[in-house]
Amino acid sequence: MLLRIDHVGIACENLEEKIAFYESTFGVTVVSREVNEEQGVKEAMLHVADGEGGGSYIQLLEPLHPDTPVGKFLAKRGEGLHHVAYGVTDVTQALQVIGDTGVRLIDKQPRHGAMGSSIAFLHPKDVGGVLTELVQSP
Ligand code: MC0
Repeated sequence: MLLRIDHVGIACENLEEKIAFYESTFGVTVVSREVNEEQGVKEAMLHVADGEGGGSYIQLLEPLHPDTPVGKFLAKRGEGLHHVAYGVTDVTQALQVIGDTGVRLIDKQPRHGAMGSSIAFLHPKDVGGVLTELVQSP
């Protein structure tokens, strides 16, 4: 069902500073920047490699407001790994299959994600403490 690791989402206080750090430390470059009002984030995708069905990325996330998922995460835990996102062929079908196992779906229907993707989150409490995202590339 899973094609690859699409991206790791990293919560940060200052997006520009963190982009500069990743670019200078790892030699990766930004390929997309977006504000996603629905998710409450300003984000950048930095390309790492290409894999089956699409690339893999580091996603840097700065909250638009404190009262957002990433804002609350920063207040509680500070900067760091926020979620892991797996590439799937069909996110609707993957939600059906995973939901049937009893894992709680944060999103019952796909939503808009970075770079035109369709995304859905699974509850971290049912995935061993890891906020998990499914990503279908456009
Ligand atoms: C919260 N928890 C986490 C977590 N966020 N555990 C692991 N990783 C995370 N990122 C834990 C808390 O520590 C807490 O555990 C419990 O979940 C409830 O958290 P809360 O602080 O009370 O917050 P809730 O319940 O209001 O919301 C948590 C939930 C939410 C995961 C449901 O953040 C959510 O809906 N996330 C999905 C959307 C999202 O994260 N969007 C931003 C990225 P304890 O043990 O203390 O009770 S958007 C994105 O990434 C897009 C742009 C893209 O990829 O393209």
